[in-house]
Amino acid sequence: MPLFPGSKYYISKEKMSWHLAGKFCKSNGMELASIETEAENNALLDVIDDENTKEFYWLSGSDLGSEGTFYWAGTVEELGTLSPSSNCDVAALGKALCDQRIEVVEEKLKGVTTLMNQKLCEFQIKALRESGEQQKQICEYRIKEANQQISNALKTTQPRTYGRTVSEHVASNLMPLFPGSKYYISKEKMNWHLAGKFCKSNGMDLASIETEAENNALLNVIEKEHPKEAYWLSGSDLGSEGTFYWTGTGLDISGFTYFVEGPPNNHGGKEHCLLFWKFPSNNHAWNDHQCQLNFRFICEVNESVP
Ligand SMILES: [Ca+2]
Ligand SMILES: [Ca+2]
Ligand SMILES: [Ca+2]
Repeated sequence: MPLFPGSKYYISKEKMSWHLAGKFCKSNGMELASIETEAENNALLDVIDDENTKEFYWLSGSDLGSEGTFYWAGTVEELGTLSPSSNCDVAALGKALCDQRIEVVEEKLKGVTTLMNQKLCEFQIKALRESGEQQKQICEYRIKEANQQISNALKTTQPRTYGRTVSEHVASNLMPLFPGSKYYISKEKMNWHLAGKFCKSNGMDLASIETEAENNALLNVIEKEHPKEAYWLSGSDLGSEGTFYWTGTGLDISGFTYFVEGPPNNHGGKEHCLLFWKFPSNNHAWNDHQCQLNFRFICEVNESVP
């Protein structure tokens, strides 16, 4: 549904865990919704309140990467940083203060009149009322300006481009290792969630490895240049224990796999994220590990995306 300028939405009737809902969206070329403006929020509320007030709906917001710090996984913007609705609130607050101020001034003057010369008092009332009026006009002008900015912002809303600005550092380290994709092989270490956020903020996803050739292209680099490091990939079984899928594509891991040291073992019941792991007995192979641990990571972007 084209509910709001710049975006289209799919409002599900299906029910899934947050992870699998994200997978569903990804496999259909979308993301769980990220809500940046009050107008967008209202557009969605209109539909879900109309359609079924009893249901709950997942959004892309999450603090999985860093407890207490929510961001939109769909756009990797911190929650609230892009909200023009804060302008609305400022305008509303400004108006409320102005109105109140004028009332307070008038109220005070009423009390004063009994104590002072009537003429002088009337003069003062007039002066203060005028200055109050002026104040009110200034406030109203500011409110009008703020509203104009909001409506301009809504009119000029472009299709979403958040997260498509590749940082200079990443751009200058992109490797065309394999036809159809470019890769960023990090030196930074992060947990799996924040690594995914890092990739997304550069218009990429954690790498999804579909073929042996792609696997070899990546292995060649890490075996040669960083043989001791582990690297997060986009694979995960969060939301479907034991069934791994690529969160970068939303597709199940089928066909080629590289669990040459043994299948994912969900050690301690805590391992839900895939990485290139350096096994003592061998070179790197895929392994499931605890998503919250900090390792290097590999981002991938399809070459057709600028
Ligand atoms: Ca790939
Ligand atoms: Ca697992
Ligand atoms: Ca494991």
